[in-house]
Amino acid sequence: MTEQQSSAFDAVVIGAGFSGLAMLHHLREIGLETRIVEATDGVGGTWWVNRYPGVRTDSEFHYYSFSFSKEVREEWTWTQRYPSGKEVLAYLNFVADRLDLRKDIMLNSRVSSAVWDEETNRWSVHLVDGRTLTATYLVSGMGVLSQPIYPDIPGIDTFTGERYHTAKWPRAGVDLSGKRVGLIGLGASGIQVVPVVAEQAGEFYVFQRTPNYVVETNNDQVSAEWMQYVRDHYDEIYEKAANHPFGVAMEPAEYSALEVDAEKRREIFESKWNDGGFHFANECFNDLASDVEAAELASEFIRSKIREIVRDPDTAELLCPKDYAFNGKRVPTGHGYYNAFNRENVHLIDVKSTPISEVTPRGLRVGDTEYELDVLIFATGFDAMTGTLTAIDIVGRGGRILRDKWAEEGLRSNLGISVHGFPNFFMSLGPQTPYSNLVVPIQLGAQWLQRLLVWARRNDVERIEATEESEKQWAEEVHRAGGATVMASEGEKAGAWFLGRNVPGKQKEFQVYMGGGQVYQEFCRNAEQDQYSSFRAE
Ligand code: N01
Repeated sequence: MTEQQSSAFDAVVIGAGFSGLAMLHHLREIGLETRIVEATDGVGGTWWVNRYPGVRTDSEFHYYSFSFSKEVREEWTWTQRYPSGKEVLAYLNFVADRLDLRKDIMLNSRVSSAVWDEETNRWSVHLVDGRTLTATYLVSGMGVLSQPIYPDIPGIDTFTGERYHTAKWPRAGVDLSGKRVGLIGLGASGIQVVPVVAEQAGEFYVFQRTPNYVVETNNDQVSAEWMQYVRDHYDEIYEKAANHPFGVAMEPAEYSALEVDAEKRREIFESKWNDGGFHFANECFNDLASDVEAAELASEFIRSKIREIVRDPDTAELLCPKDYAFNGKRVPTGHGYYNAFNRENVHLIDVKSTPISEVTPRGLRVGDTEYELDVLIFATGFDAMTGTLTAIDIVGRGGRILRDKWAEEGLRSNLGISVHGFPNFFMSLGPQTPYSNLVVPIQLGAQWLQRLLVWARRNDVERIEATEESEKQWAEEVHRAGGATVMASEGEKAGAWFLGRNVPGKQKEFQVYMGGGQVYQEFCRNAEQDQYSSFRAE
């Protein structure tokens, strides 16, 4: 397309990550001429840009993959139980090739705005380089954790060494050998960075504001037999994940942590700790995410593990979260995280009691100490769920911008898919969709939208959007479900990005649906069976 040309499509999908690829495939299946516009120069979304040391999935391979393509299932071979970022990126590129998606993906095509035209019932999608596409349907697959943020620390731009954000890691990699490296941020990203950078850096300074409950994984190689087993049981595995609150192929636990005696509880915690990762969070007891008292029992177990693993008692105490319970934030998984603090070149600095006061040209100042650094890494997270959607102008009926609607009304959507005032605009993993292993809602969401659009065309529907009433009801359900979690009980201390607490000025409300993926799917099925009556179709 040259600069002056405009191209007309049935659907434009923004983003070529898991969401965009699934959407393109499913929209093509029903004969829609579809284009993905992707801001970067590659396919893979999150996995294309997040190349920081240690990046890998927190979900196991067998449920962190699409089930809809027989070819992909049969032909792709995973090598690690928790695949590295590089491996997931290779998988997504394999999907793009095997399903012949690439010819409909426009790389280096960053959207600046999308404007609904009430006369033509079409979206005009404007790219930053001046090109414009038009489409009947506009679908966001821009990702939920894709708008990186930096902390508001004085002097942040004065640092003269190398400065990186985990979500914008240079493709060529960074040579950290022998260097003095500082890390700010210990969420899921920073926690993956720690053990790998600890091995590479000369001296490694980890600036910790809030400790996390890190559940260690026991990563394995995937044997040929294991891979074959997964291929033979894919539907079953996917079904299990789709019926699990957090989209993982695990049996939900049946008992409360408060129902068993201390000895039995320890035995169960120990056994699931050995299984590792999300097995601990999901398979021990059924109330670790909903009951603070139960969660506190898991918290104490993890603290005991930290004290066992970390040799220096002061460092161990500093690593033990004490202000909020397990599940008060998104549970991160570790690959030798706590052990890294036993290395002599790793220094844990408490910046809760004495916050970082400034970034200087030479490093970081904390109280009276200036830490001199060659490299400063920010693992400081994202404007989650809404950040990508509010960073561009999505202009609906009457010229209203989505960003303004949410700023004025609070988060509003029907099922996190459609927004009143924004006809024919759909979101994969919009705000208010479930928090879970995201591949599950991405795939089911693409299939749900496929069926909705078949129905719309069959019924000569030209415009479809959420009703105001449905938005109100969904907001109430999101609020209700969020309110029943440990995050809500732990108030200001917990939640982090789930509640928008990590972004100054952002409205503090649940950004995700916490009622469980399987419950959410039931709502989606009901909307469908109800002939989409919670949508305005005309
Ligand atoms: O970001 P975060 P993330 N001084 O927002 C700290 C997904 N993910 O990129 O807690 C000092 O969780 C902040 O401290 P505090 C996953 O869903 C998935 O790590 O606010 N520290 C916190 O420690 C995850 O939840 C995977 O006190 C400052 C950190 O920065 C989500 O992405 C891998 C500070 C931000 O943590 C986001 O994770 C990675 C300051 N001034 C991520 N400002 C996989 O599944 C901020 N912080 C593979």
